[in-house]
Amino acid sequence: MKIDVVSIFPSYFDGLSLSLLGKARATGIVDLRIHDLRDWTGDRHRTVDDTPYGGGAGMVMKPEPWGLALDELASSSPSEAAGAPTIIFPSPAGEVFRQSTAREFAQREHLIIGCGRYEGIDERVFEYAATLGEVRLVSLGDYVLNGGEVAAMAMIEAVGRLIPGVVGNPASLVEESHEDGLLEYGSYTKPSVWRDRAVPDVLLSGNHGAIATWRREQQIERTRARRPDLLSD
Ligand code: JDK
Repeated sequence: MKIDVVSIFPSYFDGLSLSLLGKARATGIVDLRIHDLRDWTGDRHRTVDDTPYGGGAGMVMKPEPWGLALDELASSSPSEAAGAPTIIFPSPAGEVFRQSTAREFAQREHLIIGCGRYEGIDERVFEYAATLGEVRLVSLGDYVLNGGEVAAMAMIEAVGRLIPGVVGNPASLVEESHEDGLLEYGSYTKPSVWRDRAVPDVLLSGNHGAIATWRREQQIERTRARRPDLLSD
């Protein structure tokens, strides 16, 4: 998979060289390229923003550098066979990014992620991008960040660990893929007693049926307490 990221703060993405994704990049499973939007400006000050038509606070990202960046990156397909890219713009006004979204993006050969700043990007950029690929405006959640970079990094990690060969332990993905719509159960390791707190007896019992039942009950209880919205009935 090829992932092109466009940002005015490319160094935000330095941390992705660490973590799970570092190995996948080294082996070429994920070809992650970070680009500076200002490389597609033509003026002395490398300007990427301007005042909003209609008034209002702050600045808006100009369309021209985005148009040139998207033209170049959309035509840089990872392979002959690859179709049109999926062009993702993190946005507080987007669809919510979920595990199902990550799974969908993990199937694509070419992702382009456009990270806005200031008050966002000129709306015509999204319309133009739709002529080059499938455009997805995606929100990390219902809060406003200062730009798209943090959301992009979260999405790259979530997508990256679903690509075969990225996670060291395939069993952990099989278990996650059960997708039961509940919060996960709690995990414990040694020592069996720590600061007067014992690990639940059932986990030391060796009774795998009882362990599975206990874990499922815990999932339901935690979901009721923390995420009742996930329990529709
Ligand atoms: C991309 C810029 C900052 C966006 C408010 C401005 C007129 C009101 C600042 N899940 C999530 N949260 N936040 C983002 C995200 C924020 C971004 C960008 C993603 C690019 N910002 C920003 C919007 C406003 N808005 C225009 C209406 C203020 C993703």
